[in-house]
This record gives sequence, structure tokens and C-alpha cells, in this order.
Amino acid sequence: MPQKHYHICPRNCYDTCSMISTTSNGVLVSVEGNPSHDYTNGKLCPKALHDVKKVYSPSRIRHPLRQKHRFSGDWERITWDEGLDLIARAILGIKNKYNSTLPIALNKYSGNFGALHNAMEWLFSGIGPTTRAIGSPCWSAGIDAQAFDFGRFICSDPQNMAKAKLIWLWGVNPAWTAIHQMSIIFDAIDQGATVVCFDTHLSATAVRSHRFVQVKPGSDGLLALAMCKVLLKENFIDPKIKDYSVGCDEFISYLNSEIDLEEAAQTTGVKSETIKNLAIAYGQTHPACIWVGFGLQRYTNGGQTLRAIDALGALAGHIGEEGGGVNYGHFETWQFTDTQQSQSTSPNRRLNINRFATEALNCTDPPVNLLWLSGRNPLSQDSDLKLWHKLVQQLDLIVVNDLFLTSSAEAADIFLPATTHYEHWDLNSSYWHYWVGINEPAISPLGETKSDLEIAWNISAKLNELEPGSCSFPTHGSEKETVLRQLSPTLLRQLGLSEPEEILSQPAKANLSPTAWSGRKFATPSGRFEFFSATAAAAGFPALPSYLPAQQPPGDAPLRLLTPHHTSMINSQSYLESDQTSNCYKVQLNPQLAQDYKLKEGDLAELFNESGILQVRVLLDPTLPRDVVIIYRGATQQQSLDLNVLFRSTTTDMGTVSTGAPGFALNETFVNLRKLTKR
Ligand SMILES: Nc1nc2c(c(=O)[nH]1)N[C@H]1C(S)=C(S)[C@@H](COP(=O)(O)OP(=O)(O)OC[C@H]3O[C@@H](n4cnc5c(=O)[nH]c(N)nc54)[C@H](O)[C@@H]3O)O[C@H]1N2
Ligand SMILES: Nc1nc2c(c(=O)[nH]1)N[C@H]1C(S)=C(S)[C@@H](COP(=O)(O)OP(=O)(O)OC[C@H]3O[C@@H](n4cnc5c(=O)[nH]c(N)nc54)[C@H](O)[C@@H]3O)O[C@H]1N2
Ligand SMILES: [Mo]
Repeated sequence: MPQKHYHICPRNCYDTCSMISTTSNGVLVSVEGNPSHDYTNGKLCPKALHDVKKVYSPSRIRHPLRQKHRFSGDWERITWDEGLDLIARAILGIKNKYNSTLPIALNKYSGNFGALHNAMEWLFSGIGPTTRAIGSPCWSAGIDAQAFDFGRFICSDPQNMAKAKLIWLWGVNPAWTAIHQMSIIFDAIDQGATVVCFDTHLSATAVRSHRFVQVKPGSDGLLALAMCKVLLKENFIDPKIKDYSVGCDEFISYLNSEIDLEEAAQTTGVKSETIKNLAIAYGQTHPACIWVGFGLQRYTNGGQTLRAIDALGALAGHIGEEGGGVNYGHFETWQFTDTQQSQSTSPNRRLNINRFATEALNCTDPPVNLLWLSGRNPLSQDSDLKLWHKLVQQLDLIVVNDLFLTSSAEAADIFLPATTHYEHWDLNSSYWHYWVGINEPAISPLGETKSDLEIAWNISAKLNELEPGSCSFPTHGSEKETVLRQLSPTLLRQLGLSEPEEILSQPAKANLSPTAWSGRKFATPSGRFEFFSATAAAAGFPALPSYLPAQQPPGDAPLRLLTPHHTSMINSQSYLESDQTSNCYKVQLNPQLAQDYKLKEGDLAELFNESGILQVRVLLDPTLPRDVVIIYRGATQQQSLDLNVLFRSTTTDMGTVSTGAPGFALNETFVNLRKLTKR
């Protein structure tokens, strides 16, 4: 008899879809979108539809493994007991040697965003103060910016975007990274909305928009400020703005003294006439919605860019407007019971996730000796890969718990195989829409795979067996109960539930206000929208949203490399068939630039800079400027060809206040190009 189970896609993605699987005789047969979840709306992206193959993929690791020498690929199968014993003894050995648990480090991020995956953090807290990767490689700058302006990081219900008459998609590519939102955008278009896409190149979303505004990378803050100045001149300022804001006059003086439309046109690459027309359309259309994506803030001025866009929204009176606003994301439904915050009061040693290798190498008293990577693939996704390799050589033990032998697993001593979300319980929230749901297991764990929670219990049990009292994390329990317990009183209240069990039948939507800042009561210290933010000033930034230029390419690396997210991947997780992968990345180049380097379509070339060298194949793209090259991170057969060899750890301006560390300014990666004649 076929059976149905409910799941939530746990990937780091806006859509966080509700899925229904069908199993037959204990085998996962198919997955479809849940029709009663009105965001997923019965549809799934091609990646999720690929899940069945991924679960049963021959490359999925089903048993614990030990590697004789790092990067040798010489793996041997070990039993769970052997693996747990090796790890627990290493932990206790370090503790004895240093009289401290700080040499034990955890680096976890977004392979699976479900609440159950915090288990590794709970385990580490049970061991004692340890070294942790904090912050985010993703969105930190924008979060701080919105926290300065609005007081908290919230967004309107994205389903409300259908009510907008004007939608600006700014540094976001939902046609690839949030496909369900595209349906809502198309609904808005059907009801007469105009969609404008601001991007550095003709993205998949730009081609589906009414208008594409091509902006020079990192200059959007100036574009927003120039539009603010037009609003001012053309008298499109919300007449009530001063009633609910702080610092409006100072901001207007700043615009008057510092912002010049012609200069802005020069810097941003957007004609002054276009800037003017865009600003007027934005000023006179209500409701007008801006969606600012994560691509936009991956710069050393990324936080300032978001503050400038927030100010534009406020000045035109779009904040708090139903179907309008400036929307970036939210944390509102992430109030899990055992979530650990990156608080400065934490006894842990906190290393910026974006400078992890550098900072770990600098730890001397005591050093970092043991590294555990969970739901994390830094040797593919991070910067400073040479330093990562140096760090790896210095460590006593590296443990990776993952589904596949990733680039990072190549560095591991011990690999612990994890279950997929079809094999464990979980609880998932979105950072975009308001739905929260339980993920139930549909099949038994494949082979000897274990959920991250079970692995954490097992390690604690082994530690306590070897040295009673050495870990306060539980040694066993019920996965379902642990997951349900994560529905904190706040979360239950938001979901309108009295008991956690009530969420078991179907996902629930939080009853948050569908319009962020409706009533224009803000969470800032002043209770108003803060053009002038004393909190920003206290954190070392200008109090007003200001244009501070991003870095420009240096002479020896004259091309900016952008690597936005690929339709068939979730970061390093590939959903491509093996025949769709190629043996090197494709780099998109302006044809004239290609000509300068005597390159034509299909040629092999190398991108290089002081960090590394990457072999690429040329793909001509006439829509690109001459100083920007793009690689969409599709899969390659050889993991050693990891794209991030070209990246160094440049960090964003903002991010520390909300996430504990600044973000990753990955769009300030500069490269040089040369033709390869062989092959
Ligand atoms: N060049 C470049 N680099 C980037 C980016 C970019 O755009 N360009 N984007 C950056 C951004 S925005 C982000 S968020 C980061 C993301 O970087 P990471 O957080 O490292 O994300 P992933 O590559 O999605 O996943 C990491 C690992 O989690 C594993 N995993 C999946 N499910 C589970 C599970 O249930 N349990 C366990 N234990 N493991 C699991 C996956 O197999 C994968 O190997 O990368 C950043 N790096
Ligand atoms: N299919 C798929 N979906 C994903 C992911 C994935 O890897 N694949 N990753 C998930 C994760 S971790 C994240 S963070 C989100 C990211 O999803 P998005 O928020 O869409 O962000 P990005 O794809 O990084 O970049 C979006 C766009 O910003 C543009 N951009 C870059 N610099 C600038 C600039 O200076 N100005 C302007 N105006 N535009 C600029 C890029 O060219 C790109 O088209 O997607 C999530 N969803
Ligand atoms: Mo991300």
C-alpha cells in the first residue's frame, strides 16, 4: 500500500517548501509539492523533484568511514562504535592535555536548516566552552542595515507582493533562487503591476521583468540615494514622513550636499534620465514593493546599500504600506526552544565563519586541535582555501558529518553518514514566508546512516561511558519529542497552536502582521524609522545611510568575478545528472573582452589572482560589461576544481551587531584572465 508523508525542504532557500512523499514497501517512490500549503502551492522546483534519486544515489555514504591519510581517498569502513570511540577519546585527550575544551571546534551552517540540526551545537555546549564558527557567509550586512533602520529584521508576508502595482527586484534572482515567488509576481503582473529588475547582468529574472536596469556592481546605494534626491526635487516625499522618522532633515541635507545626479549616473552606469523616471514612477505608484536580495549586499558597502534602499522606501512613503515596503527576509518564526544565539556573553571562543581558517590558525592559547564540520562544506564554499589547507594539516582530528564525500570530507579523518529529511524528524521555518512545518520520516535510515541528533546523542553516550559526567547533553531520547519541543511558547503562539502535536497534521502559518511596520511603529530606540541611527553610529558606521564606494578591481586583476546562485544547485549541493556536469566551469564574458584576450566561445582559459587559478570554458555574453565576468556555480566532475580557490576573506561592512560577525563580501573578488592553448 502506498503511504504519504509530509516533509519540509530543509535547504537554505527562500521557499522552504512543503512536500508530500509517497512510499511503497518502505521505499521512497516520489515527492510532490503540498497543494494545501499556499506558498508551495502543489509545485516543487526541479531540485526537490530530484530528491528521490539523491536519497538513493550510489555516491551517498551509508557507513562510517575512516581515511588513512587526508586527501588520499583511502577510506576504510569502520563501525559506529569505532568512530565514536576515536572521536570521544580525542575530545577527552584534548581536555586533559589543555585543561580546556576550547581546542574543540565546530563549524556548522546551512546544509540543512532544520531545528534538529542544531543538535551538534547542543552537543558541543554539553562538552563545555568550545570554539565556534559564528556569523553567516550569506546575509549579515543586510540584516544589520534593516535592524538599524527599522529596529528589527522583518519583512511583509511575501504572498502580499501580489497586491503591489510596482515591484522592484533588486539584486535578487527569484526565477532561479525562489521560484514560488515568481508565481506571486506573475499574479501581480496579471493585476496590472510593472516589474523592474535591477541587476548587474541580464539574469533569468531580468528577462522575465518588464524592465531591466543594469547597475555597476556595488553602486546600488548611490543609485538609491540619487533616486531619493529626485523624489525630493520632484516633491514625491511622503508628507507625513517626519511624523514617524528620525533624522529626515539631516538626511535631506546629506542628499543636497553630497549627491549629484550626473555623478551618480556616471558611477552606477544608469542614465540620469532613467534614474529620474524610475524615481518618479516609484514616488507616484502605490503600493510599490522592493525586494532586496542577498546578491546586492555581498560587498564591503553592502550594509550601506541596504540602508540607502530602506531610506528610499521610507521617503516615498512605501514602508508600512500593504503590498509595499522594502523586503529582505526575517527571523520571526525561528524562535526554536534550544536555538543558541551568537551572544557576546557566550563562553565559547567565537571565530568569524568567513575568516575561520585565518582565525583558527591564529588561536594559540589554546590552539584549535579538533574540527567538526556539520552541514557545511567550507573547502568548497569559503574563501582563503590555501589557509584552509594549512589549517587542515595542523589539526589532530577532523570529523565531517554529511551525506556525501564532499570537498571538505576529502580533508576528514572520520566521516559520519547523515540521514536525509526523508529519514528523520525535523522542524523547519522559512526566512522569507510565514509557514512553519514538521518534517516526518518516510523511510528507515539507509544503511547505517544516523540523524545529526542521534549522532550527537551517541557521542555524548560514548563520552559519558569513557568519563562519566564529561558531557551534559542527553545520551538518548525521542527524535520526534525533541523536535516537537523546539516549538517554543512564542512560536506556538505565532502559529495559533496550543500544543506542539497540533502541527503534526499539516504545516501552519504564523499569524504575524502581513504588512511589516503597518501603523508605522518601529522597533528602533526612537520607535520611528531611523534615517539617523545612533545604533549604527555606535557600531562605527555613519549615522545616516551613506554612499561609500565598494572596492574596484586592482591593476593586476582587472575583472570582477560574480558567482550568483545556480538554478540546479543549492550552494555546493548539486541536483544535476552526471551527464549534465562538465569538467570545468563556464565563465560568461563580454565578447569584446574575449577578443582582447583572443578568446572565442568554447575556448579554454584560466582565471587567476593571488589566491589561486581556475580553469574555465568561455561562454560569450554580450549583456555583460567589459570588466565583469560571471560564473554560475554549476557542478563540475572534479571537486578539486573548486571555484572558491579564487576567493579571499573580504568581509562586508555590517553584520556584527545582529549575527556576531560581518558577512562575506564575495562580490569583491577580482581576477585576471589568460588563454589556455593546450587541450
Ligand atoms: N563562490 C561563492 N561562494 C559562496 C556563495 C556564492 O554565491 N558564491 N554563497 C555563499 C552563501 S550565500 C552561503 S549560504 C554558503 C553556503 O555554504 P554551506 O553552508 O556550506 O552550504 P551547502 O553547500 O548548501 O551545504 C553544506 C553541506 O551540508 C550537507 N548536508 C545536507 N543535508 C544535511 C544533513 O541533513 N545533515 C548533515 N550533517 N549535512 C547535510 C550537504 O551535503 C553539503 O555538503 O556558501 C557561500 N559561498
Ligand atoms: N537554485 C538555487 N536557489 C537558491 C540557492 C542556490 O544555490 N540555488 N541558494 C540559496 C541561498 S544560500 C541564498 S543566499 C539565496 C540567494 O538568492 P538571491 O537573493 O537571489 O541572491 P544571489 O543569487 O546571490 O544574487 C542575486 C542577484 O544579485 C545580482 N547582483 C550581484 N551584485 C549585484 C549588485 O551590485 N547590484 C545588483 N543590483 N545586483 C547584483 C546577481 O547578479 C544575481 O542575479 O538563494 C537561495 N536559493
Ligand atoms: Mo546564502
